Amino acid sequence: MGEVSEPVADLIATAWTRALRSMVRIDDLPEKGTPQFEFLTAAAAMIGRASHVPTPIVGRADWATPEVLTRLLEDCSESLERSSTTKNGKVNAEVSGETYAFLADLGIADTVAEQTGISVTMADPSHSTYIVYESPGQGLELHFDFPRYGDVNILLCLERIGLDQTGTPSRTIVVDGDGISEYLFAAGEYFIFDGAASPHGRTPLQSGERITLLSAGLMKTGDKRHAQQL
Ligand SMILES: O=C(O)CCC(=O)C(=O)O
Ligand SMILES: [Fe+2]
Repeated sequence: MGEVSEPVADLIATAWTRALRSMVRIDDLPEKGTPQFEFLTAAAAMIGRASHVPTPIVGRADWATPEVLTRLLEDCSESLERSSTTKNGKVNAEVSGETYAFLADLGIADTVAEQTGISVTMADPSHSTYIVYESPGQGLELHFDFPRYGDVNILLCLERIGLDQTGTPSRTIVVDGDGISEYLFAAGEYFIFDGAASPHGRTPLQSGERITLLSAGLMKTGDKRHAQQL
């Protein structure tokens, strides 16, 4: 795709998200061989051509120590007390400016660059959020993230409670041209992907589960949109 302006890129992401959601529900993902599956994987293949991370990467970085996770969880609970928004079945809370600077110092951009081979930079706190799933049934329908959030996204799992519960634990879902993949990550693990170029979502939380994630969008170095931050 050629360069499109930011508002139009948002409109395209929104339109594709609506199309996905009109065809498929996250709690009833289609089986191979159905028209819905074909639609989903064809759409994923089309948009995925522009992906910076064709296959998501799960890993664990040295900087994700128990102390770091605790510090981030504390910032998350303070932020939840100040204000939070419940949108599309999940709770979002802001990352504080101080914590965002702390995150940048940890070397997250270096990890993302090493793993993807793409040179990236952190932007500002508006390109990050805590995501909390705490009530049974909370999840996230398939969607595309807005491209302006980041060229490459990282989710860091801060807390995962209730994995030993019976039933199917909530999972991150990512679709590509070949099919639907499910990811289950534990506290301290990261997940690197391109949320603007891959349909993704989360299957509903089971009772007894609680998941807290930190999400950050990173920009390709040299990207015109963020030249002032380089
Ligand atoms: O919960 C997840 O695993 C994905 C979250 C997500 O895609 C988002 O917040 O945009
Ligand atoms: Fe997303």
